[in-house]
Amino acid sequence: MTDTIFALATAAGRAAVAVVRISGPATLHVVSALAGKVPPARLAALRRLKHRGIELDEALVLRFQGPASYTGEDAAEFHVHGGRAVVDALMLALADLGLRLAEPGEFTRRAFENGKLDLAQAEGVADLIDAETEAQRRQALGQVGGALTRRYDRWRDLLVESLAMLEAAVDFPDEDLPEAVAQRARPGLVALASEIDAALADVSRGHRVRDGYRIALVGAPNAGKSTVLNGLVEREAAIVTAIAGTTRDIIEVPLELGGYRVLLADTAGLRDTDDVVEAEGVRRARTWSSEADLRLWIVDGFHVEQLDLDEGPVLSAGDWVVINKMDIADPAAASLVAKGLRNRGLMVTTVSARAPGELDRLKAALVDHVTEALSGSEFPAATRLRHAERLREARAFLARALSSEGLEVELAAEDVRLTARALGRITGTIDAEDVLDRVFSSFCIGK
Ligand SMILES: Nc1nc2c(ncn2[C@@H]2O[C@H](COP(=O)(O)OP(=O)(O)O)[C@@H](O)[C@H]2O)c(=O)[nH]1
Ligand SMILES: [Mg+2]
Repeated sequence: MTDTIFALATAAGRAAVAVVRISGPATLHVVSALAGKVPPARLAALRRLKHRGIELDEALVLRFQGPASYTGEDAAEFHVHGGRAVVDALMLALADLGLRLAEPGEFTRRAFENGKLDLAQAEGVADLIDAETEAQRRQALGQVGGALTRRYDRWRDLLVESLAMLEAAVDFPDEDLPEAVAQRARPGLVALASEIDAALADVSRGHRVRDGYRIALVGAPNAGKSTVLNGLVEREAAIVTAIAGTTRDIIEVPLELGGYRVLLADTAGLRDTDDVVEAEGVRRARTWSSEADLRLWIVDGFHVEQLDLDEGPVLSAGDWVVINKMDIADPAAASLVAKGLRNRGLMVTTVSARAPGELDRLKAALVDHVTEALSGSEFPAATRLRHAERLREARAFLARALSSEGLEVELAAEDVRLTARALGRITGTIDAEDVLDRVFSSFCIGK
């Protein structure tokens, strides 16, 4: 028989109200033991909670009758005064009544196991709890509502249809030509392959909304990277001095741009150095920036004529160059360099990072850029690395199915089955215990 579990559902510490929730078969018994008369399901009732003759608190008691509850089991919530002693007394009483403290994510895991949520929706719940920006909130809520699930369900339906056609060809090999029957599965599979390709092309979008869009500030020492960072985040996050080589480790600062979470990294100036600490900083700077979504190459405008475009950091098309120190730079020289850089497909902005308000233009341009990169008309097909990996795996099986289909019908059918299985892992229809453990253990206790 399943345990009945309990946990504090609200944050620990002094608060106006604290919510302790319980779930499992002993719910009714426990509610009546503590609160006396059991309130009707889904109606809050004010009750004096008592245990072993001692009053614990006056609380709102809310009870749910399984399966119409979050977990799908009988469940209840006690809304008590949010003092530590009150919460402790109630939790001790629950333990004394034979209940067990829930593991992290155990309520949601039960909801999953009772079919109230699929795995992607459960992950959405965790993301909603962690959401700090508007875009994270929107995405997580969409995922809880099944926006990701619906796409995978549709894909699985397509696969099941194709599989039926392939199996017909296997089962009735005498009917006309099995190859001809199998060929009927082809258009559906081809269409699905191109949908998955489109999803894979923007596979990092959902992930970036969730974990943050990464922008690296790179460039020579003293160009003004730390000044730009501080200006953008509007506080002194990085040390600024006139001494080249001041920033050695990566300073990663989260900020919100246009409702999106962004990670801005100030890095050690790229130069050859004998200082081992600085050299390690330069190595980390290169790694971080090569994995970033956007690189801002900060250039010292005062020395702009010395700039060797081929000596710059490794940039990709779409990266930006910020020519800084325009207050002391020669505008003609700067615009000549800007022209050369634009011809290489780079975006160029000129600023004076030290002048108050000058970075607003750069910030506004970054907001537009991030919004453009992360907003999309469709809900992303992947919001975690886990999803992207399974999606790639599914695509590989599908490619194999398409190459053998018509020649080896049975092999094609097996590959279609494997494709469906890989997709099923995303929503948890095919559940591997280790995946579930990993997903739910990242939850907080009480959810
Ligand atoms: N004149 C002028 N000096 C600047 C500007 N931005 C930064 N600096 C100065 O350039 C020096 C190096 O700046 P810092 O941000 O530490 O450069 P980093 O090594 O690239 O991080 C400091 O003395 C800054 O005050 C600017 O727009 N104009
Ligand atoms: Mg610096």
